[in-house]
Amino acid sequence: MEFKSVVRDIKSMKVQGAERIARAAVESLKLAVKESKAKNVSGLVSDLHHAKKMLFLTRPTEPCMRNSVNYVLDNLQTDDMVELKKSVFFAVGEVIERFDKNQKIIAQIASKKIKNGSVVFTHCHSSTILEIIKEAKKQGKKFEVHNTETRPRFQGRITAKEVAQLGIPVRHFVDAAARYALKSADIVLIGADSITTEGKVINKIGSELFAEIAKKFDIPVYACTDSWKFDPDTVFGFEEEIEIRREDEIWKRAPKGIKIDNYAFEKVSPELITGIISELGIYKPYIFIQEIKIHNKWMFKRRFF
Ligand code: RI2
Repeated sequence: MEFKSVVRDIKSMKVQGAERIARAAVESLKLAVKESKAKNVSGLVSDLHHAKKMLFLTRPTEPCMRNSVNYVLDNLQTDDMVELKKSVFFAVGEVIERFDKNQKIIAQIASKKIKNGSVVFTHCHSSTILEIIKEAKKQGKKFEVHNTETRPRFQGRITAKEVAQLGIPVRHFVDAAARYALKSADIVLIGADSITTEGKVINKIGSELFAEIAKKFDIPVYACTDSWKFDPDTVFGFEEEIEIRREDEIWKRAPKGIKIDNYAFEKVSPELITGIISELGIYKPYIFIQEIKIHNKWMFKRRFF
């Protein structure tokens, strides 16, 4: 595998899901090291920063990838070439280990919210939500999953397939049928791509619409996520960019004169979120932000390409 093919796979969504993207991005830094022709420390550091720039341009609404890559590059030992290379490999290992550990912690906490006989509603495909569902099943609970297909890329099908493979009953709905899917649900579990300093959770398009319906039916909504989805740039007054993807993902060869808006994500207002479940625990969005400031201090640094 070459560095540039990882970049291509993230951009084309062959690699999908915020955390998988972050994992692929940090792993690709090892490829960047191997492929670099730099003869000295400053040359290799500059190659790594170029790699970072290429990764960051793949998908704008992915702070988890940015935080992970920044973590690796902030921990470089720049004394000599051997130490520098070793430090990249070591920090990448730390990031992957952290994700593995945190997904297990989140699954332990969030699975408690799934009761025997529960109907769990979810949208899109989140590796975190799948871990939670797996854990609840492991605990011997019997429950059902309702999920939406998630146009235009149909990541909901990945979720439905994975849940069915676990032997858990799953009912699959078109996005516009979410009201039906939610009416009989007991809990909404969604992932997150980003969390802003105002406590807004950015997740796949449709998420706020479904959270509004859930509120109407009095169903709790939990966003389940690693705390590294927090976007420190929003602290510095930067509006989180919502990725807008190609029009032809929605309608191939659409007639002339039609402008297609293909927003990949939307912001879910903190008032619609019962809690954010992360490795730090379960918190209301505003408190979650305070916890982030305590636990992830290193993130709060303005970095430029
Ligand atoms: P994990 C996905 O985005 C979904 O919006 C999902 O909720 C989120 O990533 C988080 O996924 P996309 O990459 O990190 O499909 O929990 O656009 O796996």
